[in-house]
Amino acid sequence: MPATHQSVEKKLGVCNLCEAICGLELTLTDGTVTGIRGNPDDPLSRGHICPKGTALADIHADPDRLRRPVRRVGDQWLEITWDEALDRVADGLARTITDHGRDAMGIYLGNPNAHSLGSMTHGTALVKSFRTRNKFSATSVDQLPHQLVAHLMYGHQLFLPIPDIDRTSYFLVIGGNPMASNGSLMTVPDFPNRVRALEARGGRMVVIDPRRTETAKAATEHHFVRPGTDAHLLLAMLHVLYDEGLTRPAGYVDGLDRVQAAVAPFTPELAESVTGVPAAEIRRITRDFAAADGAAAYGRVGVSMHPFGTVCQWAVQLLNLLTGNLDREGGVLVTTPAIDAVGTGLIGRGHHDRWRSRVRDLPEFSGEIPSSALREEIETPGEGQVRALLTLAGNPVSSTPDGAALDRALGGLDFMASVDIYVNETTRHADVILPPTTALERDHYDLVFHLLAVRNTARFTPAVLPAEDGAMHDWQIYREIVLRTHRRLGSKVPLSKRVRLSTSPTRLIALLLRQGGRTTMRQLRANPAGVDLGPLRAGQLPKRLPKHRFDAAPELVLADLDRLTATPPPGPDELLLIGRRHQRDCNSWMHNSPRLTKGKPRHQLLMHPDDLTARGLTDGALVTVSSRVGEVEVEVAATDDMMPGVVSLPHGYGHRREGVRLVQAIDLPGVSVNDLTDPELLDVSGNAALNGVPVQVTASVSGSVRTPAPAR
Ligand SMILES: Nc1nc2c(c(=O)[nH]1)N[C@H]1C(S)=C(S)[C@@H](COP(=O)(O)OP(=O)(O)OC[C@H]3O[C@@H](n4cnc5c(=O)[nH]c(N)nc54)[C@H](O)[C@@H]3O)O[C@H]1N2
Ligand SMILES: Nc1nc2c(c(=O)[nH]1)N[C@H]1C(S)=C(S)[C@@H](COP(=O)(O)OP(=O)(O)OC[C@H]3O[C@@H](n4cnc5c(=O)[nH]c(N)nc54)[C@H](O)[C@@H]3O)O[C@H]1N2
Ligand code: SF4
Ligand SMILES: [Mo]
Repeated sequence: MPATHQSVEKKLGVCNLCEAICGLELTLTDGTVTGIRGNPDDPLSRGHICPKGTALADIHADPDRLRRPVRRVGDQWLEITWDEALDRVADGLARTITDHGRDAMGIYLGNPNAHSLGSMTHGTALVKSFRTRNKFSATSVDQLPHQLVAHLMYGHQLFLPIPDIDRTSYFLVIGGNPMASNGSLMTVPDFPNRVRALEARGGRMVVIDPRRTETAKAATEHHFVRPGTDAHLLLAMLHVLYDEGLTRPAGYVDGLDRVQAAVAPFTPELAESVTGVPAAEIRRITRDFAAADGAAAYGRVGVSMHPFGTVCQWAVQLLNLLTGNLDREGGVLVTTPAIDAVGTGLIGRGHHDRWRSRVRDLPEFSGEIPSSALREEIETPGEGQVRALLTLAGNPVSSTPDGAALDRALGGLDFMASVDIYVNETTRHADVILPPTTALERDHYDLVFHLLAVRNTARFTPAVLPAEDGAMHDWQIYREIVLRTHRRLGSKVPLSKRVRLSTSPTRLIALLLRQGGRTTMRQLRANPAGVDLGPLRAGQLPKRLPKHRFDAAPELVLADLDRLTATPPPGPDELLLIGRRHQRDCNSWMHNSPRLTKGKPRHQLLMHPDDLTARGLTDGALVTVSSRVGEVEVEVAATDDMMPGVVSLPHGYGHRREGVRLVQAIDLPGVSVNDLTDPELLDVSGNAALNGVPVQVTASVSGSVRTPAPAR
């Protein structure tokens, strides 16, 4: 017998599952991925990888992943050709627009769009071409307050100063858990080692969080805060800066007198009564922060999916600004990436309140309406009612508040199409699903996350695996949807747009790199691990600001302080629900990988032992959690990592809905936290306040732990 000859090959890749954009080294045996590890030569991620990076291969191999377009016929899915599928989508959309007007077509864009080059280069063109006001995205269940504040203060929605974590000596983290999430609006691969280095050089990390998180445990200090009340804490810190003469803002800032007047009523004593953080501690933290040789304040989803997310994100900017830490080494810095999507206008500056949502009169931001309003826009009759929906890499049933109600609403649409790789909680309602190639099969350059990274680097990664025969990339699908639908509508797509839509993302990147002048496609191809463009640089302000000055006191934010003052703090007996992330979860969609779901269950409601005792409950019991909008049954786990009066559920669980085709995930215990979150609870930006939701927890009537239903 001749010896079997295996071909073993190494290729560099990139993980697109979170914002850390780790560089990978893949082993391919006979063309199949048999190993994934971090690439030690990557100048940004330096060999770091988390368990999800290894699971990237599982997505590609997953038998449940759609590889060809499917059409729903009753409760069956039929595979159809791309041509038929694209025609059906174009027919469905065009019919709705012709009969009911362009606002009758809704679009929802999910998180993975930001992680795909093709979506970034071709998605905006698709969305714009339909000119519907009914645009929704994951932005308004995530970082909308950051974008609104950046737009109002700095003149661009993505002008986001990034913590200079590698040189700071004081890192203040409010409502973020980068040990689990690997950072967000701060691309920081290898966070654990960067924190170790920070502490080794005598620096401090201070964490404000209602849960003693993995990050809190790695920190020098952690303080519990009542969910939803952080605005008081942050405003009190600004108050102390003025009160104790600790401010040293830059000269290009206007409106500081209005800031000082606005924060005057927010004393540490008031903050203590609302937040639970002692006034003396607030004063001490503020003094430490101001005295540090380079300090960076950072607030993430805990203070963004928040009833006062905009006030919080504004106050975080002000903390950095007033202490002289904006645009300073060791403070927060704006990046200078090889492709500056902000400075070049590739991503627009953003606009606010040019129009309002039809039903609830909520202001748009950059052309999007809050996702919390999607259900009512589908269900409320009248002109502009959403009758057809296109979802692009999104799962709003699991990701947006009162998902159960949205789930029902989707069933009533005239037509729905999804560009997605699974039949899941949302896409099960689609008439047609169009599955694009996945990460390993497409070229990648990160247009978004280099912009947000703690170090300036650039990297181009050619596809690791060839696309399967006849497969389509997302950008090609987007192009076809535009061209075919507009042909049916009789509206001409100008030649320049058609050319642009047919230009590959890789070609566009090469052009943009040349414009940027810092590196070239040729250089990136010669250095596939990535090119190091150096640490973040101070001295970017005010020259990079559109107006070379900025206003520190946007009217909209100051006006919201009145709402804050008028809002009674949560009562001492009120139980508040917050979210959480786990290193091995990926929003709502990686639970079909057994590699990630094995191990100790982590879906439980976390609760302080005293709160359990007060309700006569025991650790491990099945409990009923109810809110204004819904009710779920889930196991409770006692832990004093929770602040008393606060409970926590992870999002993205609860896959057991009829028709979901995820054989592994469907058996995973857990419920969707968004069956409890409330679309009426909004920040002034329109972002959902997914944290700090009032709930009741009682013994479950069924009283025992459910065993999962058998796989179907
Ligand atoms: N309660 C609560 N809710 C939350 C959060 C929370 O912390 N608490 N977090 C919020 C945040 S930060 C976010 S970003 C949102 C996310 O909200 P969404 O973006 O709506 O949801 P995801 O879970 O990211 O779903 C991604 C979808 O894209 C599909 N997909 C994966 N890869 C690809 C691909 O390459 N191409 C295409 N076309 N599709 C793909 C998946 O199958 C899935 O359907 O959820 C939000 N919801
Ligand atoms: N492993 C993993 N990594 C991910 C994701 C994932 O699903 N899994 N999702 C990715 C996405 S889309 C995003 S946007 C990022 C998010 O990145 P992070 O913002 O780091 O996300 P979380 O881990 O949810 O951290 C939010 C923290 O806020 C706390 N919190 C809740 N309410 C409040 C409050 O009222 N005040 C304060 N001060 N804190 C509060 C929570 O306890 C939690 O520790 O993570 C990304 N990375
Ligand atoms: S931290 Fe994990 S999920 Fe995030 S990019 Fe790196 S390997 Fe991927
Ligand atoms: Mo997110």
